[in-house]
Amino acid sequence: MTDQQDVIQDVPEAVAALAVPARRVCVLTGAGMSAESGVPTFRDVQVGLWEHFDPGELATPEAWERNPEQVWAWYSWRATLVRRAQPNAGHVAIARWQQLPDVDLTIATQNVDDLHERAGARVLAHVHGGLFDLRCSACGRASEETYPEVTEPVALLEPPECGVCGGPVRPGVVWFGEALPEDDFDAAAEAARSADLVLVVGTSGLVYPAATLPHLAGARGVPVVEINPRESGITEAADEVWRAPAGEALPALVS
Ligand code: BV8
Repeated sequence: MTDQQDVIQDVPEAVAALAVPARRVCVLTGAGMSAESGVPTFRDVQVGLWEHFDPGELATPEAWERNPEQVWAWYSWRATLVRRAQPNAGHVAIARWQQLPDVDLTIATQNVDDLHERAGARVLAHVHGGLFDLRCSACGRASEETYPEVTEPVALLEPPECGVCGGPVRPGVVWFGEALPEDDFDAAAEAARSADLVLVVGTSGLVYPAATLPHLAGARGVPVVEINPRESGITEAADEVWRAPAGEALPALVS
């Protein structure tokens, strides 16, 4: 822990000045939001978790076409990890903030986990889909199947077959090269544009079009605050930057 993270007690004045009066808050989250729950991010240096897998390679329709067993094994391992994870203090703080009577708080997340919901929050948009929304990759029907428990990254696992057409069942996430769910993205864009504060938490801001959301807000003069221990692709679009981990900054902000 760096000195700064050890002594997070109060909210930077400039952040409080924007957050305290805000009544329409749009929170945009990325993998860093779930980092303190033990869910690995995509780009931070991880010991052991991503060193064997390249999300840019595996989270693609081409990987699924080429080797569905490898892709299904990777997602089964991730799903097991998410199921065993708990929402962290940051997820809980956002859910609490959303319950305040005079605040209209919307969440648009790039994350495919369900930790916001398990902390009691309502999520307006999962712009990259949901890990647990399984569907048939052939006929597109939603599937009741679930991932097997996989506690170690394994190489290959046979995906289940669709109960209707027999096609292989896939994760309901948006892969690189796939279009985002239009309704979710449009809702997230509208929420960002019409907010009186956009809070961007835990994203490197490198994946598009999700990374455009803070810029859409900024173009409308909506103040953008970034919470991230490190500089990101969002930093230049932020009016205020709080270099802090989500699990410590958000409880301080909502306390
Ligand atoms: C699209 C779901 C068009 C899957 C994800 C070539 C071909 C095709 C497309 C492209 C191309 N070149 C560029 C593109 C566009 C491409 C793209 O942006 N590529 C990037 C790599 C350049 N985008 C797409 O392909 C999108 N689709 O463009 O479609 C189209 C249109 C019509 C018809 C057909 C096609 C789809 C992109 C969605 C991909 N799916 N996820 C899965 O999860 O397996 S993306 C995935 O990666 C995440 O969802 C997330 O979006 C992204 C990871 O980013 P972050 O969340 O920011 O995480 P990261 O690890 O990067 O950063 C973590 C951050 O947290 C860091 O800043 C760190 O400092 C911080 N942090 C760490 N700890 C903490 C913390 N912060 C706070 N607290 C802490 N404790």
